Amino acid sequence: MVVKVFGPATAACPQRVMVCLLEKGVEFEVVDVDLEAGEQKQPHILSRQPFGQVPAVEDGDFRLFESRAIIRYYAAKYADRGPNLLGSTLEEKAVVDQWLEVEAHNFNDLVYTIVLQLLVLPRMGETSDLALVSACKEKLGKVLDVYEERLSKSTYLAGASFTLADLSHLPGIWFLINDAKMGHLVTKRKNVSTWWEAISNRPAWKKLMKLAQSSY
Ligand SMILES: N[C@@H](CCC(=O)N[C@@H](CS)C(=O)NCC(=O)O)C(=O)O
Repeated sequence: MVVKVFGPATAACPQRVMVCLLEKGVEFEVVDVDLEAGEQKQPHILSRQPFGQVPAVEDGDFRLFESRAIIRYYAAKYADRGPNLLGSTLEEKAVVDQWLEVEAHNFNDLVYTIVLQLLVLPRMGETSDLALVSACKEKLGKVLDVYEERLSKSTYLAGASFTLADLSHLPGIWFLINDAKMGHLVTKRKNVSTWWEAISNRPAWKKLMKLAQSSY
């Protein structure tokens, strides 16, 4: 049974799920949802994601929403194939969870606001709040200073190997560099920069970027 991922391959949250499936070598089908037309608020998506957002997945009879819950599910379901994205011991798993929480609450909220203000609102004909963008950028710099320190002691966020903690950052950092043109936030931090080079050059992410580009 091919996994169905609802959401365009160009949107950050569905990308989190797709790159996880690619890392694990799980076949999936993208069910495009037209976000600009508001299709995510239509009943066929609301029945899968009650908050009217993407992604949602359908895997046979099983349905799930929330990108980080989905990647945890697939990393565990396919623990026996591809890279170990969850850690092995209880402590390793807890550290992966810790950095996943940091990604969701300290990092992503700021990136989401920046992307919304700089990309989404102008596309809808609305004005960006540049003071808010600037405040978020400053806060994001402080978050990345913490990453810089962490990555001076550890190759990846949760330890010596690539895990969901790193994977979950791929879409947000990509948007920051390529769409918000804030690549300097990464490049001026040596360890963050080395880490970004390593994680963004993984074949799964490169494959997803090709898929995303072909769907524009
Ligand atoms: N916490 C949710 C957030 C989902 C989310 O914000 N999705 C965005 C795309 S990245 C979306 O659907 N935006 C359209 C909308 O909110 O109407 C998750 O991680 O799955």
